[in-house]
Amino acid sequence: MTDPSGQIDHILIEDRKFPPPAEFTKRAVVSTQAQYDEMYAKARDDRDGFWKAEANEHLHWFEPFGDVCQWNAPHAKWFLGGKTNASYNCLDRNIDAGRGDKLAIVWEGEPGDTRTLTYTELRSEVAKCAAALTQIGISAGDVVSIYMPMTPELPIAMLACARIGAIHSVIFAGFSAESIADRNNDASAKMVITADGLYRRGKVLPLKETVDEALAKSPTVEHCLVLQRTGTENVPMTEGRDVWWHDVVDSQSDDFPAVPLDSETPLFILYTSGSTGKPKGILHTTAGYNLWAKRTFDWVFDHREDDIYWCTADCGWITGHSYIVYGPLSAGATCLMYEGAPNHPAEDRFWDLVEKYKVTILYTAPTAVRAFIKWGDEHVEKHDLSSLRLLGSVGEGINPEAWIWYHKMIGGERCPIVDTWWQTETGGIMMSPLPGITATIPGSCTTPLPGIVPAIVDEAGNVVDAQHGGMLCIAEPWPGMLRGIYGDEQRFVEQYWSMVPGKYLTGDNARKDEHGFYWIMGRIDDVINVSGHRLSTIEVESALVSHDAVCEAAVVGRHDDLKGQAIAAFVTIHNREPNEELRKELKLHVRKQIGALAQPDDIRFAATLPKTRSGKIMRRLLRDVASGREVVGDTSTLEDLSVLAKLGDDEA
Ligand code: 6R9
Repeated sequence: MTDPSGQIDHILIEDRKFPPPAEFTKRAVVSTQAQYDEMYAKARDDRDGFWKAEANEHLHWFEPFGDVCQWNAPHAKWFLGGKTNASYNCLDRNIDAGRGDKLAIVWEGEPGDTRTLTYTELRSEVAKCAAALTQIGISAGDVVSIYMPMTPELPIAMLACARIGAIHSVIFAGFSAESIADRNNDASAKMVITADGLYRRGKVLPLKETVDEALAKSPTVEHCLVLQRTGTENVPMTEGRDVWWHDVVDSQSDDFPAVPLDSETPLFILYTSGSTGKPKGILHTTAGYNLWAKRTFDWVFDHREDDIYWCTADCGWITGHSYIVYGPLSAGATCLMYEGAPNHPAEDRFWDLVEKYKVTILYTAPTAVRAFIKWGDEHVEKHDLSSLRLLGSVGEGINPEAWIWYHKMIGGERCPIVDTWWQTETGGIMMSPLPGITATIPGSCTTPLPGIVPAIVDEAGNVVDAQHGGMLCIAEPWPGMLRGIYGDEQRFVEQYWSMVPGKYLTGDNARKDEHGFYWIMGRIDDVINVSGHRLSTIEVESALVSHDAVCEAAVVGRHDDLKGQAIAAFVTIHNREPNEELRKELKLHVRKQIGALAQPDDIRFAATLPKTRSGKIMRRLLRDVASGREVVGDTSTLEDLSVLAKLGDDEA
């Protein structure tokens, strides 16, 4: 049964509003609505003029660019003919501006070891690594896979590639040998940078062993550079291919100037999971991406010179690329970087770090917030979090009740929360509150940043009345947009540009409310159709999470002869027994919160929900479980395969 309008019913009402504290606004980077309105209008009405000024002010140019933007949908080129270098913008430009002795990275390892690097020290390390890569035989245009723990050498390796024009492809250090080999082969990687091992919850994982297994199936890889992190003994080193970091990097000269690179020089490839088939290598290029990462960082995180900024993501995800490395470093920020798990040695590790380093800005994911709620408030209450002034969220929609907990327990009711919506493909944040001016509403990513023109369309590609949900597209090019899928032009066009010609299709649904605020309603593929009403997963999930007993919820549709689809909900609970009584209570709760139509038909208690390695709930797998089908499709991005087996048997 398909609703011909293609619209999505909106059923969740959320009207709590949180205006920014006056103190915050007074000192904010964007401090008046008029300032935002003016920037937004200028970027919309005079795209080239706006971005020309931005690029000249915020990037270093070895040679000036000519045309600002050449747009032949779906192909964009930005800052044509200009020469710049992302490593120069992150390092040398700050040193030239007097930040040489400022801390760039403050790092803590999982076992508790620490290290700090000033901007000058970071540049030295990057230069040495760039010199070593060059000596090994890596040059501009070569692809270098990076499979490393969250040590300073990970951003150092990324920036060293950027310094010489090599293309990095960071692979999250939890992926299997098979996944590494797939990525190496897809990108024809010439080199892999890795480490002997990785600390995770007190254990050592043998990274190099996994890489060796991958390299046996990666014929294009000629070199492997290995960092000694865990001191693992008898690490197998293949003569002629493998070299130790401390043997070839440490002895290099630290005077290795950044190479002037054309604006459109590929900067990196980052693989993102498709729901089926092989992962896509999203390609970003130098100038446009760098500018977008920097300016979105400035605007959204309201960066001040004395901030201690902590993004808890891993560099293996786009959030780590844009908001641990390229954005904050281009802005001259001091970044805290933490290597390990949030619950090692105990569930208060994050709050210990916030207190110890006096973190002022914290950027994390809803999956983490939900885990903190589950672990209990006592872990938070032990620590002084008064240094915090701003909180961010990314990766999934944040359920309003989780938002409120984050606001109260972590933010002490004084920190604005920026719920940032964006994607690997978009390079940086697309929609977010600006913390000095936006009165936030829990669950909404509020408004687009300057240069972003969203359009909500129906299945025929017509722009619809946005107050009902539809497919979210972006109507105009922006500097940080992906330039392609590496080596697969056809997939790039089909995936993002075919359904709605000329507009970028995000794959998410969204609606716009009467204040002009946007609400992301989940992935297009996840919509549930009950008796012809198209419902968004997040709204039903948020209603479930607003019940005291529920930590996390995932809802999916399963076939129903009568209604087309019935709603199946998977929930994890705390403080209550999983039984028939609670099941009834939860159904009624949803009914009361958002209506009979959205009342789940099945409620299943689960110990954990299946998630991607970056913490997103994988509803597509739950669809199979809910219909009693065998799970089909790609499970390579699933964090813990055993979760699937357990889902079959309901706890109650
Ligand atoms: C940055 C990142 C992108 C997808 C995106 C959407 C979901 C991310 C969100 C959000 C609701 C937010 N998503 N942020 N949904 N509200 N604030 O996560 O990139 O890994 O490529 O995922 O994540 O569905 O389309 P990526």
